[in-house]
Amino acid sequence: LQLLILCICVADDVYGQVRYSIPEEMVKGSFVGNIAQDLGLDIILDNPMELHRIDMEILDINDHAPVFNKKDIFFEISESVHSGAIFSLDTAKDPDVGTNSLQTYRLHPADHFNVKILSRLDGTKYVEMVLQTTLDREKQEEHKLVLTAYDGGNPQKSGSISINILVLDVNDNGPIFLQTVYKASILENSAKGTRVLQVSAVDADKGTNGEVTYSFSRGSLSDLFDINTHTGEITVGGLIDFESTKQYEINVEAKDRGGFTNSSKVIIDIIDVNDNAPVITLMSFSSPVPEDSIPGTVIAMLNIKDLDSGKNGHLKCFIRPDSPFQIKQSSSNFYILTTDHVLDREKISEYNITITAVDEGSPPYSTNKTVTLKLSDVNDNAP
Ligand SMILES: [Ca+2]
Ligand SMILES: [Ca+2]
Ligand SMILES: [Ca+2]
Ligand SMILES: [Ca+2]
Repeated sequence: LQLLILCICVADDVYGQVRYSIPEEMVKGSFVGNIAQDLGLDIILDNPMELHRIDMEILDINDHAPVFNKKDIFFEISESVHSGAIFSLDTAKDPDVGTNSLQTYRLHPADHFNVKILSRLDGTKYVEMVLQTTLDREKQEEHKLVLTAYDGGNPQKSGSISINILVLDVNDNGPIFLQTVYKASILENSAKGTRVLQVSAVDADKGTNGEVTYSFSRGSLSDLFDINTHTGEITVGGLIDFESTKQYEINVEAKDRGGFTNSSKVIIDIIDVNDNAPVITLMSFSSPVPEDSIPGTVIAMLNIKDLDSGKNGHLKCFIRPDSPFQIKQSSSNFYILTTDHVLDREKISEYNITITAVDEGSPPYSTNKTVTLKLSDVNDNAP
């Protein structure tokens, strides 16, 4: 509000008073008031000089919006910053006066920050942004806010400034394996370096905070398998023997640079390969046998086994079909060799009997064992 005192020299000793209010920036030539009429003066004055005081009030009109002197403000804020942290903001200026001047600020959106308006001793206002709920870079890395300054005019005018916040990463996440259990199967005797499987863990952090290294957990065997520290690929590192171990359970660990860890289990099934030949063991052997032994007389007892599993260890046992002997299974791994015909020492006094055991592997393995049977003489010929 500005007061302009106009002194109109109309008389020397008569004082009347009148007050006008006009809005600022009124165009030239605008009507303000009829002084003579408002003062109740006669058109023809007795005394040509009268002094009147007229107050002229120039009313402020809301012709300025609040203005910031920049378009944007940038902040880099660590996601570890606690709520309550204060960030000072630029203030806006509005040259209008009274209620037409700057009144308040609003921040949008207000999900993480709110705005605090404070006054200095000289009455000027300044603004601060206060963190309400902590930031999480893994949820949202950039925040775009708008700070708007409002005046109190009618209609209200406003000006705004963009606030760009980049959330800086902190190592606040550990690696997490994509699977709690990994399963794979490999053939026994697989060469060193054969790929078994790849484990993988993710770490939500950024850059080095999210770098993961892999290892076997302490206590998990590692002489038969190797793990690539960087890729998590597990390969064969030693001799894998189905006959000694059919399944391996290994614990693996993923670790980030901050020491956060996670573990997972790897189960490796070993697939049998036909790498064992049948073994024939002679348990008992009767030689010589009398030439008049009746058919079915037991000559030998044999134990035949194969260390492999399934078809690789499933055996068939036979002898030459044209021989006067027979081989029969007595129980799971045991066989008996018997005579099948009446023998005659005078024709053949000694037999080499070859027993063959063959497995059903692909390719199959077979084993031969030859026993020499002698016939003992019986007095079966008259002179
Ligand atoms: Ca991390
Ligand atoms: Ca983080
Ligand atoms: Ca075998
Ligand atoms: Ca085998």
